[in-house]
Amino acid sequence: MHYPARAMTIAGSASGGSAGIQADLKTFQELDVYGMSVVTAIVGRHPGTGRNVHPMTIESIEAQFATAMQQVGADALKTGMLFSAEVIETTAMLLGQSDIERIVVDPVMVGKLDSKLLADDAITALQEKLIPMATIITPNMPEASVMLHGRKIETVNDLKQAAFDLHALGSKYVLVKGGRLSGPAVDVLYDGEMFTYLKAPRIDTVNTSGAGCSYSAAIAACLAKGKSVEKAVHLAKSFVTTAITYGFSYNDMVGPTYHAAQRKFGGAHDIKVWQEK
Ligand code: PXL
Repeated sequence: MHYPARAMTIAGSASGGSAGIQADLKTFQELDVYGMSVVTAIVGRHPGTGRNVHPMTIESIEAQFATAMQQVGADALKTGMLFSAEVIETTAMLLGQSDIERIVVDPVMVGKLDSKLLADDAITALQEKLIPMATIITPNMPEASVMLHGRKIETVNDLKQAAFDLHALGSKYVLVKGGRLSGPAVDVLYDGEMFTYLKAPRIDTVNTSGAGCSYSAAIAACLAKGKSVEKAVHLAKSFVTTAITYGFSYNDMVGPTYHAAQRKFGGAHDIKVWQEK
């Protein structure tokens, strides 16, 4: 018998299917990992009221986590959109009571279309309660900037300094993603000692919705399979770069990455990796 490794996501549902829980489960499946989910909120804009975030109750979050853990258990877990301080505190409590050791915290704050995915008082809870439990955190440049009190992050050297400073929040690894750099997409991984740089070409596309979700989900999937953090990040960067390369849209709106791309077409680009003390 073959039992696939198990990964869980605690995140928001993105009804359009490009991001959040939907992107996470597609990514888990593509990487042959058994996926489970805890939905924290449903993201979808009501055409009449305009409301975009519809939170789930704390009771339902606890129920989803308990059910998945009882029925299956998890080799790794990622968090995505947690939205409120209360949900973050609940998540930290649930993880603290569990035996899950490989934890990816994607500090989701704003969506691509500037939709607000994290309440203001939640940032403190994220930093104090959840990040110290993380194996790795995966902020993009705006998220790193918010956690560093609005510091400007514009260059690869700024990413490196941000990774160094964010490591003090207590996660084992920090990955600051350079998706918004001008020039190649260089990400910086820091473990408290070594800086690892991962460089992919910049893909000329606007269809990157859910790229960050898919990247952190791919890291969780690779950690679930027992890969080292460095290897997991490398494999995940390759997966998401290929998914972005084949991104598409069904209309004139920003569209999804193509989760099946690596399986169907193979890796589209080599990721250049180098290290520095
Ligand atoms: O891509 C960030 C993100 C994360 N999670 C959910 C989202 C989005 C962006 O829209 O909807 C649920």
